[in-house]
Amino acid sequence: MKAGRKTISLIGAPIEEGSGRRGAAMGPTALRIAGIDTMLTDLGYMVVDEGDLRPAPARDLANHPRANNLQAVAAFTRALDGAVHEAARAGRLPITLGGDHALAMGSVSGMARYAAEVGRPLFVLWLDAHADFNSPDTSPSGNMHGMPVAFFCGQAEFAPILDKNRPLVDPRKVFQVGIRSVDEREREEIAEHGVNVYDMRAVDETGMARIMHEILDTVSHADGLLHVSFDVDFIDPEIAPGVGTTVPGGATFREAHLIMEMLCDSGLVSSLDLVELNPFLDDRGKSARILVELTASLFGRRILDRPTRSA
Ligand code: 6HN
Ligand code: MN
Ligand code: MN
Ligand code: MN
Repeated sequence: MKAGRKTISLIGAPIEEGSGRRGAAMGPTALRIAGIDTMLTDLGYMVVDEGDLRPAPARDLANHPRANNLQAVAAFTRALDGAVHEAARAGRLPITLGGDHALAMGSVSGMARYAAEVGRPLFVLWLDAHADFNSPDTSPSGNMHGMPVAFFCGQAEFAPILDKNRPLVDPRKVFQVGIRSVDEREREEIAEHGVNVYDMRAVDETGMARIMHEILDTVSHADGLLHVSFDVDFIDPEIAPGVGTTVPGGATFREAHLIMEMLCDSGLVSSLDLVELNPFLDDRGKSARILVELTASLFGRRILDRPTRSA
């Protein structure tokens, strides 16, 4: 997107109940301490920090034996669905500061509603070591941060968390990059529903630039909106250790950086999640700072002016 007077909403979502361990609730604070707001201001954006959501648990829902902390996760889902939708409708670009990845149940649902209202298809770029396409039936852990993609694609309707008739994301409009840890049943689900998966082998064989060209061409030809969901564990844990679900063999800093630069050049990004940062596990703020660095590239910081060449 072009730097200018575009307004960005920062929405803090200190949720950790989806992850099965403590620490991710400190993520929004760590991202602010690492300077996310001043960085965006310096790039020329108007920044509205909406503070942190603190929703009360959704006590109207019964606990579920295979969906851990359902009431807390549902509360954040509802709150974010509202906050992200509202920000987009007001012409602001929402950045959700996580918080574990269960928050994407809400942020993506909010963007799906907005996309339906403006009559454009919503695409999702899912940067993650994991496919996050489990449901309570398939999940080996019961942790809801492994379920958001199935949820916003309508494949995990096990409780009335959001309206069943809400706009869903077409799984064939979900592009997953960096995947290297998929559960057995999840593997069948993503294939059955046609999720586009570029696993780490595809990244090694094809290269990040070509993969991103393919994805961005698809979104651009469909005049789509693009939601980017960035899980810290997408990056190799040697570079970004501040996350609870590290998987070796992740993206390098250069690969992640190239993605951000190409996203910036495309002008297609409508919304962003920064998720799974666990400051309790981080090494002197290293992972928080990397997330801020990468976000800076996504919003227009560049080494030299050099637009992306076409494929
Ligand atoms: N994340 N597939 C595993 C599970 O428990 O469902 C791990 C999920 C990780 C989720 O990293 O956002
Ligand atoms: Mn994830
Ligand atoms: Mn992950
Ligand atoms: Mn299915």
